[in-house]
Amino acid sequence: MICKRMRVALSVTTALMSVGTLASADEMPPERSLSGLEYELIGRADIYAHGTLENYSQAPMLDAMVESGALPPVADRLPAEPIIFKTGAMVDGIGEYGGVFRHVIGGRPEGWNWMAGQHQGWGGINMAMQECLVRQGPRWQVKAEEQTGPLPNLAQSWSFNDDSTELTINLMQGVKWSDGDPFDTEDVRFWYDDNVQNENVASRMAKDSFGAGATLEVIDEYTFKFVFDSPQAETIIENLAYIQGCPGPSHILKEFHPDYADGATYEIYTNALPNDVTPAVVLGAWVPVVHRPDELVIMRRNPYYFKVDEAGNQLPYYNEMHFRLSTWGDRTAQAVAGTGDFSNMEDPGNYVEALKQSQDEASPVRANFGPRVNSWRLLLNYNVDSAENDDEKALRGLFRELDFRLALSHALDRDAIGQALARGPFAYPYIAGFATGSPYYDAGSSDYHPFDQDKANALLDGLGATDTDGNGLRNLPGGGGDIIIPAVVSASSNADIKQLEALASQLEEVGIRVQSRTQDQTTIDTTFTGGAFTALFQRDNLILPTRETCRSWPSGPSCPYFSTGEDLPFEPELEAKLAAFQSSDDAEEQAQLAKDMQAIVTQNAYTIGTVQVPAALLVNKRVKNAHPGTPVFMYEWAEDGVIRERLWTPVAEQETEVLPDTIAEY
Ligand code: BQZ
Repeated sequence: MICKRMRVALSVTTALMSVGTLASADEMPPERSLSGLEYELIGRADIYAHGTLENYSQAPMLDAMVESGALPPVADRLPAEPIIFKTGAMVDGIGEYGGVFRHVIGGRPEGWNWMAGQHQGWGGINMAMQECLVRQGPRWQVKAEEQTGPLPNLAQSWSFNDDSTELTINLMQGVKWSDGDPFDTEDVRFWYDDNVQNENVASRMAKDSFGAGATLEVIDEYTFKFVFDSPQAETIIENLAYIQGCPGPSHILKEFHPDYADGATYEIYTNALPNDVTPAVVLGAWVPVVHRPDELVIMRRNPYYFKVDEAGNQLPYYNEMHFRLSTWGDRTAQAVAGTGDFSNMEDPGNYVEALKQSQDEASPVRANFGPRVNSWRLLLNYNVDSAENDDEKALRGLFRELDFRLALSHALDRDAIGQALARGPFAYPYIAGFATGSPYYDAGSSDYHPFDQDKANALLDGLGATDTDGNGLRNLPGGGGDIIIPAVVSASSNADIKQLEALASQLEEVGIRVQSRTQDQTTIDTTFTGGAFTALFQRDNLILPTRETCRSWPSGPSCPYFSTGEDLPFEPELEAKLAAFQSSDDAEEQAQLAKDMQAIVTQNAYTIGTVQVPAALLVNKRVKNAHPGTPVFMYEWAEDGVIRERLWTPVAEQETEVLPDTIAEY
């Protein structure tokens, strides 16, 4: 039995040996795409590039602050080579300053210390504050021949050494935090050494999960390198995009970190930047300056933001950004009503009504569906060692049995689950692995588990999991207790709750009880990443094998969150395939590796999928430069892909700012 801690990674050669097509697999049913997105593909540098312009200008509201000396001139606030957004890729061209962009979200800011894993409420607020070393969202529009890896961002350029075991990264020179403090390699080192590689910190990139034993060496103020113990490729750099590779303000955080501050604890560090203390220090386009709990977060432009348009206008165009703290369903309702500017329409329960309303010429939004990128799955915790009692140990031991997982999968009538979610053509079966909207999805490599109660019962009988006490529930093999699976589910998602109810009623028919345990999202985020659950039902967006890998893949000794104990038989091979994928920049090789990974996870029912659906991006028509082809999710969520820093609204249509002519005061 290979234990994760002693795992000897299979060689890349072994990993590259194809798993081959599925011998006895059932084929996936035919899929009807609802995607109506149309867009032209362009070059990477057609979107933006680092460079220098003759002159720069700023939002007029900042002029008085510069004149009074409260702010340095804009040219001194910008880096040597700002990121310049190209007008040719801006469907409505150079923007006008001012106004408010109005988000509505269902999450709540946990705190501002994202380096310790805290989120700021999701729905775009995280990405409004955080800037990361590289960027993925805008890649949806990059033409295939230039899909060579992530887009540059704070990392302006990079190169590998001859044997690809060293990656040297050059930071943008002269970027400043929103309080004017310089951003440099000390922030990057602190991010990697004192957060990612410190297992006491719940960073979004798990310890040792980045590229084969990577260590970081600072070369100078703006240059550093990763040193790997085996060759890597451009793909590994994708891990340095949102949500993993986003350094925090080391000049603020060190005084709370146990390695720098006497008496500090990791709990103190995690909660160093509480959500009721504003303004936070950020690199993002907007700074949180007001947080009214359960009501509203107001953000104001960051005067040090390091991006401009081709006319030299410092971005963003909007002076103010709101995050109304509501529900995810209300986000779509308000977008359709015109009181909110943005929604990823992703709850199929409101698709028909929202579509009907958005077809009206007078509607403030237009709904265009993209590919299927939202999928749902039941995660079973395979770690027997961390179980709290013998019954839980026995239950998790049963989860580790392939026939048990296959029985659960065959017991699901996924068509009925899809229709329970939303009547219509939206849902499609999801078994495990990549969503069909992923460029790496391959139907032929997906082992389908059709609805078959007889097969499910036979598999369960074969395991000796029979109803020994005649109460209608199967018992754990060997005369154990009833098989009752407590499953955590988000209290804030109707789609999650509805599906788990349908799944539970279908598993009850084969003698397995699933008990729903609703939790708020913040608790779930901790429960999930800490592996403190028996089972957990959640939505996922498995599009790339380089994004939040610990949610789904054995990408390191403590990943995935649902399998941190002894390996399941197929996990070493799966991890080797993932490592080979991440260290490859050969598209054909990666496509084959992705097929092998898809075959492994579906044949083994690594997760118990239910359905997957398309989503539609809704952006208010008064918002300019929102490209109509932007997908809700592809390389990243639409909040990144739509490039909010270049969005604008004509002065005559701008919403009134709540805090006009102000910026964060530190
Ligand atoms: C999009 C996204 C932007 C997280 C979150 C939320 C968390 C999960 C997931 C989505 C929300 C919106 O998704 O549903 O449309 O705006 O924020 O970050 O579901 O609970 O933990 O992975 O991204």
